Parts: sequence; C-alpha cells; structure tokens
Amino acid sequence: MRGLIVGGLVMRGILSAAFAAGLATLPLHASPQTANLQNAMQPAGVQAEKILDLGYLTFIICTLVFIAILAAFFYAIKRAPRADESTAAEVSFLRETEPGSKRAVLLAVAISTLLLLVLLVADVFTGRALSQMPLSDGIHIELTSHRWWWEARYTADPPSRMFTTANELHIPVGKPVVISLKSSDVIHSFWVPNLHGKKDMIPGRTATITLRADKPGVYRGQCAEFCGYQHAKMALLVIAEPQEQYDAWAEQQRRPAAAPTTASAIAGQKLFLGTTCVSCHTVRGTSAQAIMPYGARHFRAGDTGAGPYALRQQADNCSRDPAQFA
Ligand SMILES: [Cu+2]
Repeated sequence: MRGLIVGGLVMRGILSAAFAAGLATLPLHASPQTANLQNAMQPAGVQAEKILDLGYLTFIICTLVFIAILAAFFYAIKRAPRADESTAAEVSFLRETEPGSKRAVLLAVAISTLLLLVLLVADVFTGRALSQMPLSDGIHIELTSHRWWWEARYTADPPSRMFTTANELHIPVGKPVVISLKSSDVIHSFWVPNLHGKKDMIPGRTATITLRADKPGVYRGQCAEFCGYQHAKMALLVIAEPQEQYDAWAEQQRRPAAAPTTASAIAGQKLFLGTTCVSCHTVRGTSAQAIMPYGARHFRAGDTGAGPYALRQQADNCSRDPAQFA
C-alpha cells in the first residue's frame, strides 16, 4: 500500500512536469502572467484537488492494467509453439479444453471487475466530497454566458448593493462561492481547471457549481463547449484574493464610474469613444452603452492585470472579424 502511495506521488510529479513542459509549447492567447494559470494539474482549491486525485488513481490503475496486458501478450507470443513448412498440421488441441487458459481468463475477469469497482467507489466518494462543502458564509454569483463573453452579477442583500461585471470573477480566498450558471443563447460550458471541473450552461436552465479557492492567484477559465466562431477566445479570469482586497474591489464596483485621471487613461478613453468600438461595447460612465461590455464597470479595466487582458482579448476578436460584431 505504502509503495503504491509513493509510486502515485512520483507519478504525480512526473505528470505535472510533463504537462508543464507541454503547456509551455502551446500558443495560448494569454499574457505572460496568465499563461500557466489554466492547469488542472496545479489545483488551487479543494474541489480541483479531489478531481485531480481521482484522475491520478484512474491513470495509475489503467497504466498497471495496460502493462499487465502487454506482459500477458508477450508471454503468449513467447510460449506459442513454433512451426515451419515441414511441420505437420496439429489440430488436436482444438478439441481439448485448456484448464490453464480458463483459469487465466477467469482471474483476469475477476481482477478487471474488482478494479472497475474500485474506480466506481472512488468516483462516488469524489462526487460526494465535491457536493459536501459547507456553504455558509459564502458569496453568490450569477454567471451568464453570451456568445462570446461572460456576464457576472454579484447578488447582495439589500439588492441595491448588487453589481455586474464581465469577463472576470473576483472571489475571496478560503470562502465558498456558489455560482448559478445560465446561458443567453447556445450551450456553453464553465471550466476553470485550477478550481473545479466543467459544468455545462444550457439555455433555459440554471445549473449550480460551488468552488473554493484556497490559494490566492489569477486563474484562467475557458468555455469548454464549442459555441461558435470565437469560442476559443471565450475566456474568463478568476481572481482569488484575500477577503479585505475582495471587499475593497466589491465596494469599488458599487461606486459610480470615475472619470479617468491619468494621461494614458484619458487618451485611452478618447481613442475608444472616437472609434467604432462604441457601436458594440459598453463601458459604464461613458456614452458607450451597446451590447458587449469590455470587462469592467470602470473605464480603467480593473487593477489586477486581468482587465487589460480582457480588453486585449476582445480587441483582438474585433480586429480579426469586425463583421461578427456588426
Ligand atoms: Cu462558449
């Protein structure tokens, strides 16, 4: 048992390194600070950790079965009788039953059934653990997917304290987060690999996912269901931060949008309002009040580094095919 656990840990290290090396070669549309933050092998929350452990268990069992099958295959080849053109045909064995083979097949069936049962039990226990997170003292977010952006509504009591933002979620570290998932058009799928598994977002239905980030950081999510031309760019950033920082951010979102003060922000606003961007996008506090938000309530898109990423992402979408947004 101890050997299996040690083997599992070693395998975990090898897999993480291999995955990280592979990820580094991917042409991700992400800024340097977000390039490695979409990684199911680096769990940042209790749920992702449990899913990863189930993945390792499945991988280890399947690898052992694969090795055993290969070993049996080569053993059978080695043991098979050899013959050439001069060897007389020998078919008498066709009429005999082979007690050794029968025993081997029965043993293989029994082991396979047992291993499948182990996986089934592990799967049930993982599902149970995922659904048993205490939810008191948590926050609630309504997340609606649109082609191709995310609308996040932070509910509050009283409702006048509610606010809405887009393309990024801020959550407090160590606190449960209940997210109601909806879709306004086609089927999308919510997936932030560092925090949890996937959950489909189906028009006309509301699904719920609960998660908790135990490590502060910026985690990249991605729509995991092909939803149209710009599906691959339907990304979402989850910023997990200490409670005080989260509270300050939430208060900032509730305040009316402030006018830009720095030279670069004023230039950015002038550029934005002076071009066709305003035909499609919304930035509160400005005259741009079209359909697609730019990822922030205020013109300066957040102070976490995530906002500018969302801006660049959507600007990239627009520059690739403006007709899609006409
Ligand atoms: Cu989508």
